[in-house]
Amino acid sequence: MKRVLRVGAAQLGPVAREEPRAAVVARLLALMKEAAARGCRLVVFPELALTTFFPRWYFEEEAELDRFFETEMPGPDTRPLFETAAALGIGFYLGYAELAFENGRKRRFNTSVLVGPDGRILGKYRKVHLPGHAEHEPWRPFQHLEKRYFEPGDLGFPVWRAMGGVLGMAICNDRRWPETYRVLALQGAEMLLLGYNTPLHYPPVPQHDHLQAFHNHLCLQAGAYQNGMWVVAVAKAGKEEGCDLLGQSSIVAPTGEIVAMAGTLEDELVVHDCDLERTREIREHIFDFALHRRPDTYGPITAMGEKDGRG
Ligand code: ING
Repeated sequence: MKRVLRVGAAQLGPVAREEPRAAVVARLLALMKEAAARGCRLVVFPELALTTFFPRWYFEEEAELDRFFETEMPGPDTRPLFETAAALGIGFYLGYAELAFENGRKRRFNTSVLVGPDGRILGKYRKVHLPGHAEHEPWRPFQHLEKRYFEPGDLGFPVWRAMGGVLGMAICNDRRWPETYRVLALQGAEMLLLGYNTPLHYPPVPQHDHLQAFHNHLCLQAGAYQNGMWVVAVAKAGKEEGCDLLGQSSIVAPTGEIVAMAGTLEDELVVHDCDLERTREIREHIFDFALHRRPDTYGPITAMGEKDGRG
Protein backbone atom coordinates (compact mmCIF):
# COMPACT_ATOMS: atom_id res chain seq x y z
CA MET A 1 0.00 0.00 0.00
CA LYS A 2 1.51 3.32 -1.10
CA ARG A 3 1.32 6.61 0.77
CA VAL A 4 2.44 9.11 -1.86
CA LEU A 5 3.26 12.74 -1.14
CA ARG A 6 3.99 14.63 -4.39
CA VAL A 7 6.60 17.21 -3.51
CA GLY A 8 8.04 20.12 -5.47
CA ALA A 9 11.60 21.30 -4.82
CA ALA A 10 11.47 24.95 -5.87
CA GLN A 11 15.02 26.04 -6.56
CA LEU A 12 15.68 29.78 -6.84
CA GLY A 13 18.30 31.40 -9.04
CA PRO A 14 20.21 34.42 -7.70
CA VAL A 15 18.40 37.07 -5.64
CA ALA A 16 19.98 40.51 -6.06
CA ARG A 17 20.83 42.63 -3.04
CA GLU A 18 18.35 45.34 -4.06
CA GLU A 19 15.66 42.98 -5.32
CA PRO A 20 12.43 44.04 -3.57
CA ARG A 21 10.66 41.38 -1.44
CA ALA A 22 7.60 41.72 -3.69
CA ALA A 23 9.67 40.79 -6.73
CA VAL A 24 11.07 37.72 -4.99
CA VAL A 25 7.60 36.73 -3.75
CA ALA A 26 6.37 36.96 -7.34
CA ARG A 27 9.05 34.40 -8.31
CA LEU A 28 8.05 32.16 -5.40
CA LEU A 29 4.37 32.44 -6.37
CA ALA A 30 5.16 31.38 -9.95
CA LEU A 31 6.93 28.28 -8.62
CA MET A 32 4.08 27.58 -6.16
CA LYS A 33 1.48 27.83 -8.93
CA GLU A 34 3.53 25.54 -11.17
CA ALA A 35 3.83 23.06 -8.30
CA ALA A 36 0.07 23.10 -7.71
CA ALA A 37 -0.59 22.71 -11.44
CA ARG A 38 1.65 19.65 -11.42
CA GLY A 39 -0.28 18.14 -8.53
CA CYS A 40 2.13 18.83 -5.67
CA ARG A 41 0.75 18.96 -2.10
CA LEU A 42 3.95 20.53 -0.77
CA VAL A 43 6.52 22.91 -2.24
CA VAL A 44 9.93 23.55 -0.64
CA PHE A 45 11.76 26.87 -1.06
CA PRO A 46 15.44 27.62 -0.21
CA GLU A 47 17.11 28.96 2.93
CA LEU A 48 16.84 32.78 3.29
CA ALA A 49 14.64 32.69 0.20
CA LEU A 50 13.37 36.28 0.41
CA THR A 51 16.70 38.06 0.08
CA THR A 52 20.19 37.73 -1.25
CA PHE A 53 22.52 35.73 1.00
CA PHE A 54 23.49 38.80 3.04
CA PRO A 55 25.90 37.05 5.49
CA ARG A 56 28.43 37.37 2.65
CA TRP A 57 28.90 41.01 3.72
CA TYR A 58 30.10 42.76 6.90
CA PHE A 59 27.62 45.43 8.02
CA GLU A 60 28.66 48.19 10.46
CA GLU A 61 25.15 49.62 10.76
CA GLU A 62 22.47 47.54 12.49
CA ALA A 63 19.83 49.33 10.42
CA GLU A 64 21.57 48.10 7.26
CA LEU A 65 21.46 44.54 8.57
CA ASP A 66 17.83 44.76 9.73
CA ARG A 67 16.71 45.37 6.13
CA PHE A 68 17.21 41.68 5.38
CA PHE A 69 15.07 40.41 8.29
CA GLU A 70 11.34 39.75 8.63
CA THR A 71 9.70 41.11 11.77
CA GLU A 72 6.47 39.24 11.08
CA MET A 73 5.55 36.06 9.19
CA PRO A 74 3.40 36.42 7.26
CA GLY A 75 4.05 40.09 6.71
CA PRO A 76 2.65 42.42 4.04
CA ASP A 77 5.07 41.18 1.35
CA THR A 78 4.79 37.47 2.20
CA ARG A 79 1.03 37.26 2.89
CA PRO A 80 0.29 36.51 -0.79
CA LEU A 81 2.27 33.26 -0.40
CA PHE A 82 0.00 32.13 2.46
CA GLU A 83 -3.18 33.23 0.69
CA THR A 84 -2.21 31.51 -2.55
CA ALA A 85 -1.22 28.34 -0.68
CA ALA A 86 -4.69 28.24 0.92
CA ALA A 87 -6.40 28.96 -2.39
CA LEU A 88 -4.47 26.20 -4.17
CA GLY A 89 -4.45 23.77 -1.24
CA ILE A 90 -0.67 23.38 -1.21
CA GLY A 91 1.67 23.45 1.80
CA PHE A 92 5.13 25.00 1.76
CA TYR A 93 8.52 25.35 3.52
CA LEU A 94 10.00 28.84 3.49
CA GLY A 95 13.43 29.89 4.74
CA TYR A 96 13.88 33.50 5.94
CA ALA A 97 15.80 35.73 8.35
CA GLU A 98 13.71 36.10 11.52
CA LEU A 99 13.89 39.21 13.74
CA ALA A 100 12.01 38.43 16.95
CA PHE A 101 11.44 40.54 20.06
CA GLU A 102 11.45 38.05 22.93
CA ASN A 103 11.89 38.73 26.66
CA GLY A 104 12.36 42.41 25.83
CA ARG A 105 15.28 41.94 23.50
CA LYS A 106 15.99 41.71 19.79
CA ARG A 107 16.80 38.17 18.63
CA ARG A 108 17.87 37.09 15.16
CA PHE A 109 17.56 33.59 13.73
CA ASN A 110 18.04 31.79 10.40
CA THR A 111 14.53 30.34 10.32
CA SER A 112 12.14 28.19 8.32
CA VAL A 113 8.39 27.72 8.63
CA LEU A 114 6.21 24.81 7.57
CA VAL A 115 2.84 26.01 6.28
CA GLY A 116 -0.13 23.67 5.73
CA PRO A 117 -2.41 23.49 2.65
CA ASP A 118 -4.82 25.78 4.53
CA GLY A 119 -2.18 28.52 4.63
CA ARG A 120 -1.65 28.28 8.41
CA ILE A 121 1.80 27.93 10.00
CA LEU A 122 2.21 24.38 11.36
CA GLY A 123 5.67 24.88 12.81
CA LYS A 124 8.88 26.85 12.92
CA TYR A 125 12.55 25.78 12.97
CA ARG A 126 15.63 27.86 13.80
CA LYS A 127 18.96 26.80 12.30
CA VAL A 128 21.02 24.89 14.86
CA HIS A 129 24.40 24.54 13.10
CA LEU A 130 25.67 28.02 12.16
CA PRO A 131 28.76 27.87 9.91
CA GLY A 132 31.26 30.62 9.22
CA HIS A 133 32.66 33.22 11.64
CA ALA A 134 31.54 36.03 13.97
CA GLU A 135 34.11 38.77 13.24
CA HIS A 136 34.93 40.61 10.02
CA GLU A 137 37.69 38.74 8.20
CA PRO A 138 38.82 41.03 5.37
CA TRP A 139 41.20 38.38 3.96
CA ARG A 140 38.19 36.50 2.59
CA PRO A 141 36.89 37.32 -0.94
CA PHE A 142 33.47 37.30 0.75
CA GLN A 143 32.35 36.88 4.38
CA HIS A 144 30.26 34.14 5.92
CA LEU A 145 28.97 35.95 9.02
CA GLU A 146 26.11 33.67 10.11
CA LYS A 147 27.68 33.42 13.58
CA ARG A 148 27.51 37.21 13.79
CA TYR A 149 24.04 37.78 12.41
CA PHE A 150 22.13 34.81 13.89
CA GLU A 151 21.77 33.15 17.27
CA PRO A 152 21.99 29.35 17.34
CA GLY A 153 18.55 27.81 16.99
CA ASP A 154 16.72 27.31 20.32
CA LEU A 155 13.84 25.11 19.14
CA GLY A 156 15.70 21.83 18.69
CA PHE A 157 14.66 19.55 15.80
CA PRO A 158 10.86 19.17 16.02
CA VAL A 159 8.70 17.01 13.75
CA TRP A 160 5.13 17.62 12.58
CA ARG A 161 2.35 15.33 11.37
CA ALA A 162 1.20 16.90 8.11
CA MET A 163 0.22 16.09 4.54
CA GLY A 164 -0.12 12.40 5.39
CA GLY A 165 3.33 11.99 6.90
CA VAL A 166 5.78 13.03 9.59
CA LEU A 167 7.91 15.97 8.44
CA GLY A 168 11.04 17.58 9.85
CA MET A 169 12.93 20.73 8.91
CA ALA A 170 16.58 21.74 8.76
CA ILE A 171 18.62 24.52 7.14
CA CYS A 172 21.76 24.31 5.00
CA ASN A 173 24.78 23.51 7.20
CA ASP A 174 22.51 21.29 9.36
CA ARG A 175 22.54 18.78 6.46
CA ARG A 176 26.28 18.18 6.98
CA TRP A 177 25.77 16.96 10.53
CA PRO A 178 24.58 13.34 10.98
CA GLU A 179 22.93 14.28 14.27
CA THR A 180 20.35 16.35 12.38
CA TYR A 181 18.96 13.32 10.56
CA ARG A 182 19.18 10.92 13.49
CA VAL A 183 17.43 13.19 16.01
CA LEU A 184 14.58 13.66 13.51
CA ALA A 185 14.42 9.95 12.59
CA LEU A 186 14.27 8.96 16.25
CA GLN A 187 11.11 11.09 16.45
CA GLY A 188 9.61 9.29 13.45
CA ALA A 189 10.39 11.79 10.68
CA GLU A 190 9.71 10.30 7.25
CA MET A 191 10.78 13.33 5.20
CA LEU A 192 13.28 16.11 5.87
CA LEU A 193 12.77 19.49 4.18
CA LEU A 194 15.71 21.87 3.91
CA GLY A 195 16.96 24.85 1.92
CA TYR A 196 20.58 25.86 1.31
CA ASN A 197 22.87 28.64 0.05
CA THR A 198 26.25 26.98 -0.59
CA PRO A 199 29.11 28.98 -2.13
CA LEU A 200 31.33 26.96 -4.45
CA HIS A 201 34.37 28.67 -2.95
CA TYR A 202 35.17 27.86 0.69
CA PRO A 203 37.93 30.34 1.60
CA PRO A 204 39.45 28.44 4.55
CA VAL A 205 39.90 25.25 2.48
CA PRO A 206 39.94 26.17 -1.25
CA GLN A 207 41.26 22.75 -2.20
CA HIS A 208 37.75 21.47 -1.45
CA ASP A 209 36.02 23.86 -3.87
CA HIS A 210 35.79 21.22 -6.61
CA LEU A 211 34.15 18.87 -4.09
CA GLN A 212 31.18 21.07 -3.11
CA ALA A 213 28.66 19.24 -5.30
CA PHE A 214 30.03 15.85 -4.17
CA HIS A 215 29.91 16.82 -0.48
CA ASN A 216 26.37 18.15 -0.85
CA HIS A 217 25.02 14.90 -2.26
CA LEU A 218 27.23 12.78 0.02
CA CYS A 219 25.61 14.35 3.08
CA LEU A 220 22.05 14.16 1.73
CA GLN A 221 22.36 10.58 0.51
CA ALA A 222 24.05 9.31 3.67
CA GLY A 223 21.53 11.07 5.90
CA ALA A 224 18.60 9.71 3.91
CA TYR A 225 19.88 6.12 3.79
CA GLN A 226 21.19 5.86 7.38
CA ASN A 227 17.87 7.16 8.73
CA GLY A 228 15.41 5.75 6.21
CA MET A 229 13.94 9.11 5.29
CA TRP A 230 13.16 11.16 2.22
CA VAL A 231 15.25 14.33 1.91
CA VAL A 232 14.14 17.34 -0.14
CA ALA A 233 17.07 19.78 -0.44
CA VAL A 234 16.54 23.06 -2.28
CA ALA A 235 19.21 25.56 -3.37
CA LYS A 236 19.36 29.25 -3.86
CA ALA A 237 21.67 28.83 -6.89
CA GLY A 238 23.80 30.64 -9.45
CA LYS A 239 26.05 33.70 -9.45
CA GLU A 240 24.46 35.87 -6.74
CA GLU A 241 26.14 39.29 -6.28
CA GLY A 242 29.33 37.87 -7.76
CA CYS A 243 29.33 34.76 -5.56
CA ASP A 244 28.81 31.37 -7.22
CA LEU A 245 26.25 29.28 -5.33
CA LEU A 246 25.79 25.52 -5.79
CA GLY A 247 22.60 24.33 -7.47
CA GLN A 248 21.71 20.63 -7.90
CA SER A 249 18.59 20.82 -5.73
CA SER A 250 17.65 17.19 -5.13
CA ILE A 251 15.03 14.81 -3.86
CA VAL A 252 16.67 11.78 -2.21
CA ALA A 253 14.85 8.51 -1.43
CA PRO A 254 15.23 6.56 1.84
CA THR A 255 17.49 4.19 -0.12
CA GLY A 256 19.91 7.09 -0.62
CA GLU A 257 19.14 7.31 -4.34
CA ILE A 258 18.82 10.76 -5.91
CA VAL A 259 15.45 10.36 -7.66
CA ALA A 260 15.16 13.91 -9.03
CA MET A 261 17.55 16.86 -9.44
CA ALA A 262 17.60 20.39 -10.85
CA GLY A 263 19.49 20.84 -14.13
CA THR A 264 19.87 24.62 -14.10
CA LEU A 265 21.13 27.38 -11.80
CA GLU A 266 17.85 29.29 -12.09
CA ASP A 267 14.30 29.20 -10.75
CA GLU A 268 13.38 25.58 -11.41
CA LEU A 269 10.77 23.20 -10.01
CA VAL A 270 11.72 19.55 -9.49
CA VAL A 271 8.79 17.21 -8.74
CA HIS A 272 8.68 13.67 -7.40
CA ASP A 273 6.06 11.27 -6.04
CA CYS A 274 7.52 10.30 -2.67
CA ASP A 275 6.03 7.08 -1.31
CA LEU A 276 6.41 7.57 2.44
CA GLU A 277 5.83 3.85 2.98
CA ARG A 278 9.27 3.21 1.43
CA THR A 279 10.87 4.44 4.64
CA ARG A 280 9.89 1.08 6.13
CA GLU A 281 12.29 -0.94 3.91
CA ILE A 282 15.08 0.78 5.83
CA ARG A 283 13.57 1.45 9.23
CA GLU A 284 12.24 -2.09 9.68
CA HIS A 285 15.38 -3.77 8.48
CA ILE A 286 18.96 -2.50 8.10
CA PHE A 287 18.33 0.53 10.36
CA ASP A 288 15.70 -0.86 12.71
CA PHE A 289 16.70 1.38 15.63
CA ALA A 290 14.91 -0.71 18.28
CA LEU A 291 16.61 -3.89 17.12
CA HIS A 292 20.11 -2.72 16.24
CA ARG A 293 20.94 0.64 17.82
CA ARG A 294 23.34 0.73 20.80
CA PRO A 295 22.81 4.09 22.54
CA ASP A 296 24.57 2.69 25.62
CA THR A 297 27.81 3.00 23.61
CA TYR A 298 27.16 6.43 22.05
CA GLY A 299 27.77 8.63 25.11
CA PRO A 300 30.48 10.90 23.62
CA ILE A 301 28.08 12.08 20.90
CA THR A 302 26.03 14.18 23.32
CA ALA A 303 28.73 14.94 25.91
CA MET A 304 28.76 18.76 26.29
CA GLY A 305 32.09 20.46 25.52
CA GLU A 306 33.17 17.16 24.06
CA LYS A 307 36.74 16.82 22.88
CA ASP A 308 37.10 17.20 19.13
CA GLY A 309 38.94 13.91 18.88
CA ARG A 310 42.26 15.62 18.14
CA GLY A 311 43.77 14.28 21.36
N1 ING B 1 26.24 27.50 3.77
C1 ING B 1 27.24 26.53 3.62
C2 ING B 1 26.78 25.10 3.84
O1 ING B 1 26.92 24.52 4.89
C3 ING B 1 29.53 25.90 3.84
C4 ING B 1 28.48 26.82 4.40
C5 ING B 1 29.87 25.96 2.50
C6 ING B 1 30.11 24.96 4.66
C7 ING B 1 30.83 25.08 1.97
C8 ING B 1 31.06 24.08 4.15
C9 ING B 1 31.42 24.13 2.80
O2 ING B 1 26.32 24.53 2.85
C10 ING B 1 25.32 27.68 4.75
N2 ING B 1 24.45 28.69 4.57
O3 ING B 1 25.28 26.97 5.73
